[in-house]
Amino acid sequence: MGIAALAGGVGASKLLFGLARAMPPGELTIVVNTGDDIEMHGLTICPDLDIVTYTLAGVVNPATGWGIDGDTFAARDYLGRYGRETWFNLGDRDLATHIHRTDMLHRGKTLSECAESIRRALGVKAKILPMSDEPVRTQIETENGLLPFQHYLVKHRAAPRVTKIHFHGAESAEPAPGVLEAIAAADGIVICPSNPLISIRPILAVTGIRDAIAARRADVVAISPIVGGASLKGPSDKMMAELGLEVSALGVARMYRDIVGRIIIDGADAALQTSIEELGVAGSVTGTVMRTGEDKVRLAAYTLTQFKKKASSAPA
Ligand code: FO1
Repeated sequence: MGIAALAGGVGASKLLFGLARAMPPGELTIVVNTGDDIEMHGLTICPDLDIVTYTLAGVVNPATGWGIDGDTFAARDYLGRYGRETWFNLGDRDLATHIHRTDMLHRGKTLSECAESIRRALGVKAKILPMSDEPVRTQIETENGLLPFQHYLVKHRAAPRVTKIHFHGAESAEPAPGVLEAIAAADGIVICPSNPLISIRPILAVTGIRDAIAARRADVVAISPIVGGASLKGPSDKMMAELGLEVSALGVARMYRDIVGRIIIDGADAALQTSIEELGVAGSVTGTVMRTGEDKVRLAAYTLTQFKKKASSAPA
């Protein structure tokens, strides 16, 4: 079974860890958000690509879900001595990835080629594609003005109230090679339990991707990142509330109703299933909280079984 997955960072990587074990990993193609990318110290940093790659390679820092396990921060501290910004914690080993990628880009290689080089070197079997080879940058409009995404998330700890989200460059960006092909050819498409607003929407904003997913709606299964009215990881709940969206699995289903045939929700949200199905989105209920490796493989295996079921008809 060929699976295409749309992914952000830490939330997605847990499910992807499970998927790469619940199915032959070579049949998994992951389309990753690059709206979070940032240029710092002259380097191009792609947090979500790196989180997914490090997780599947088994080298991610398990305490944070980003960065490399056991990494040290001597370079960051020394950069601080030169008066450089140190709020974005780049580990010494992690820096090697950013140096390698930036040098490849300077030599005229594409971001896809960089991602391929890094995943091969780290022994990852699943295909990892950036959503686009062209730069797309998520910018958060807040009560304190417009902030680049990592400034909002890390430097300001997602504290300022969000009024609008922009995906700068998305409207003119083409999908990376293989993205539309993977979506068209997959037996099933998974929307990982990532922040819908800043991890999945930027992918859908790239020219042609939303339409390609919508055309496969009956074969698209999403996992709600909101459980019991709160996000399991990151500021999805806070951002949804500030933008006037209902902070629940139903709110997520409303955002995805045009592109998703089925949504998997947690047992804690079972009471929302009827309202979700009234939207024309089928609902499946299971445990979606992934604490252990076993939880990840179990939810991934369950997700794969959901493609065999018939999805709801398109919404009215
Ligand atoms: N997240 C943080 O909360 N603080 C950091 O200092 C930080 C550094 C960092 C460095 C490299 C990298 O690949 C990711 C990093 N992240 C950090 C995670 C990242 O900001 C977000 O989790 C993702 O962008 C959201 O998907």
